Amino acid sequence: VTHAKTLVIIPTFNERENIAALVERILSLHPDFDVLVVDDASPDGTSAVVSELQQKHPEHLHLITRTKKDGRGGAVLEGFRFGLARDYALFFEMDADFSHRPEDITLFLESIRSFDVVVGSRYLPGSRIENWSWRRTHFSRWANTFAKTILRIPLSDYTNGFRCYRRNAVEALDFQAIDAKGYVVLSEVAFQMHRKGLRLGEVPVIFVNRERGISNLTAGEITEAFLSVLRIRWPGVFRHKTKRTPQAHH
Ligand SMILES: Nc1nc2c(ncn2[C@@H]2O[C@H](COP(=O)(O)OP(=O)(O)OP(=O)(O)O)[C@@H](O)[C@H]2O)c(=O)[nH]1
Ligand SMILES: [Mg+2]
Repeated sequence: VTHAKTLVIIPTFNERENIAALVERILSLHPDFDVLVVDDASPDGTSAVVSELQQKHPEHLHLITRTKKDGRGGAVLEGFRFGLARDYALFFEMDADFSHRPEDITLFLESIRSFDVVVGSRYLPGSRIENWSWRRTHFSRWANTFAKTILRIPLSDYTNGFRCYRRNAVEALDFQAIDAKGYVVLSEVAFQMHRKGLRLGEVPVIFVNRERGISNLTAGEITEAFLSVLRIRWPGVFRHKTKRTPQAHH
């Protein structure tokens, strides 16, 4: 697997401070690695930084710029489509802010020999979360426990976006069935892959939060996270408002 053509998908929104250094780190890991940045037209000019860097790595650095901020999950799905149209054998997804340490990629490459999907977990012996507020830690734990109760996927971490997939796992995805756009896409992808009988593995990772003000989770976002999990499990019952069929007129 170490000599398999690998696509590392990085969703970005306002990551101009981080993206160049991260891309350089990843490309230096292995000659078979390509990076795809999926940027949602970041106002800080992340896309421009990436296009500039493409001149240095014309073969190995790819960029998709979407027209507006439309969620991390959908950005990664866009990356999957890009990779499936080309001959990549392995796919990674990871955050741009160095919360996911490039040096941990080696762990995934070891583990993916025996699995179809490998998830970087913050909740295994050997895992660690650095620099998270009490509120943030507890929300994450609660959200994970809730998702696990409903979805019953054999994983300890449903929402950490540091993962490695074999091509066959990405090919098995039903993209049409995913209407979520944010973090819950991670749960939905794991749920689908588990249902299809793919082998899910985990490796412990050290999650280092960026130094930036307190992340504000609004009540609306918390409700949405909760509903989205129910929607994955029972799509017909917890429908999206926008997806309702129009009422017939008499
Ligand atoms: N393309 C795209 N990327 C996004 C979007 N929202 C977040 N991201 C990226 O997804 C990754 C995770 O987002 P973060 O903002 O770090 O989310 P977080 O780790 O929960 O929160 P922080 O504590 O602020 O780090 C980062 O690489 C972001 O740049 C989005 O709407 N579109
Ligand atoms: Mg982050």
